[in-house]
Amino acid sequence: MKNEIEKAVKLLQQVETLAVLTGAGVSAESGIPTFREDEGLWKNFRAEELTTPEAFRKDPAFVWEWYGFRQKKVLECKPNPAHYTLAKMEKHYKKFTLITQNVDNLHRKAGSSHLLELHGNILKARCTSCSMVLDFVLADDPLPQCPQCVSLLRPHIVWFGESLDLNTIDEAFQRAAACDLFITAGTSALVHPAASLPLEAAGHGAALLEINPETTPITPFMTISIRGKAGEVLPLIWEKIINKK
Ligand code: BV8
Ligand code: ZN
Repeated sequence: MKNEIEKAVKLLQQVETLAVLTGAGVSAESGIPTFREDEGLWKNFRAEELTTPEAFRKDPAFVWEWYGFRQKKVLECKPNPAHYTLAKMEKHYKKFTLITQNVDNLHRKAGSSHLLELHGNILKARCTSCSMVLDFVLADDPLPQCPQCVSLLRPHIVWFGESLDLNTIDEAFQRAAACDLFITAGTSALVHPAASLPLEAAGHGAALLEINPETTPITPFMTISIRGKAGEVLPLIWEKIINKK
């Protein structure tokens, strides 16, 4: 891994335009289970079964209860060194875009400001009838209502089978196409269209760097792939970059 870290540092010293895609693995060291880990109370429900519009239509109170359980977890958890390092990198590079699949708000909490939340944000909710979007709705009331039209609110999250916000995904693809280096950290690269972003970057000549304890379907396309934890590898690389300058 040492050799890969050195190569990554060299690469990061040469580039000016960076795009980063993060997944649930970046929040694992903050104590937020990734999608494939056993979540105790919810272990007999697969996330894929609960994160669909059908599940919400069938039993909105049950889906809200699951999101309420996750919101509590998110509100207790703190960003880890991976989140903080990405927030520092944003200030250091001329052009830096952070694209996340995570809905846990930890990048914002760590100070990242120009953030593309591809799958929404677990603390936000939107109306199922009018255009109302609320920045902070806690699911303690199992069926929260819209303050404007009294209809049922839903989590402001992109569920499987739902389209992502078109402006957000368009910008993500543009940033991927324009960057010199695309970093993926903590993602299994299974969920689309997010998983296509690194290949979009490579298709436009970008170098690719992956940080994950395991290999993924996009590992073979990587310029450098580091088998390690984001909360350890990112600060280590960053330390070397700022000390070398
Ligand atoms: C859409 C919100 C079209 C919910 C989420 C077949 C092929 C290709 C695509 C599809 C297909 N069949 C269906 C599709 C489409 C589908 C899809 O991609 N399915 C997959 C499963 C095959 N995609 C969609 O439905 C998307 N919409 O395509 O719409 C459309 C267009 C127009 C009109 C209508 C429709 C919507 C996808 C969004 C789904 N919502 N989240 C919620 O969170 O409550 S996705 C959900 O999965 C989360 O966002 C999460 O981020 C993501 C899982 O991915 P990861 O983040 O990668 O997390 P995971 O647990 O998988 O992996 C963690 C990784 O971290 C692991 O690799 C692990 O090794 C690593 N790790 C662990 N610890 C660490 C670490 N890494 C670093 N450091 C550590 N310490
Ligand atoms: Zn409404």
